[in-house]
Amino acid sequence: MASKSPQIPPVSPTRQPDRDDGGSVVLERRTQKVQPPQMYQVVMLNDDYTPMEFVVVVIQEFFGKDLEVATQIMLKIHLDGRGVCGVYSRDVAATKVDQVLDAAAKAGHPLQCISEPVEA
Ligand code: TYC
Repeated sequence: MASKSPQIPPVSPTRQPDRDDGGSVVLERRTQKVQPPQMYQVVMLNDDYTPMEFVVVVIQEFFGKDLEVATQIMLKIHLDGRGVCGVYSRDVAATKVDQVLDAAAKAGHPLQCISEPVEA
C-alpha cells in the first residue's frame, strides 16, 4: 500500500524589503515645526552729549569689537541716529543692554541702548 508521500510545507514567499525602507516605518510625515530661536539685536542710540570716545570703549568692551570696527559703529550711530552693536539670544541681548546702561549711568552719560527682535 502506497503511503502518502510526505507533504513539503509550502515556503511562504518572503517579502523583499524595498531598498530604501531601512527597516523603519513612517507613520506620518509632518512639516518641520521647530524654528530657530528668535535673535535680538542690540541697538545703540545717538545723543548729543555722550563723548565719542566713551561710546567706542563701550562697544569694544561689551560687544567684543576692535578699535577700528567700534569706531565705525560709533560713527554710524552718530550719523544715522542708531546702529547695531551685536546680535544675540534674547537673554544675552538684555544683559548687554543692562551693562551698557549701567556703565553709562555710572559715568554720568545719557547713552541709550535697546534690544529688538531681528526681522526675518
Ligand atoms: N553724538 C555724540 C557726540 O557728538 C557721540 C555719540 C555717538 C553718542 C554714538 C552716542 O550712541 C552714540 N558726542
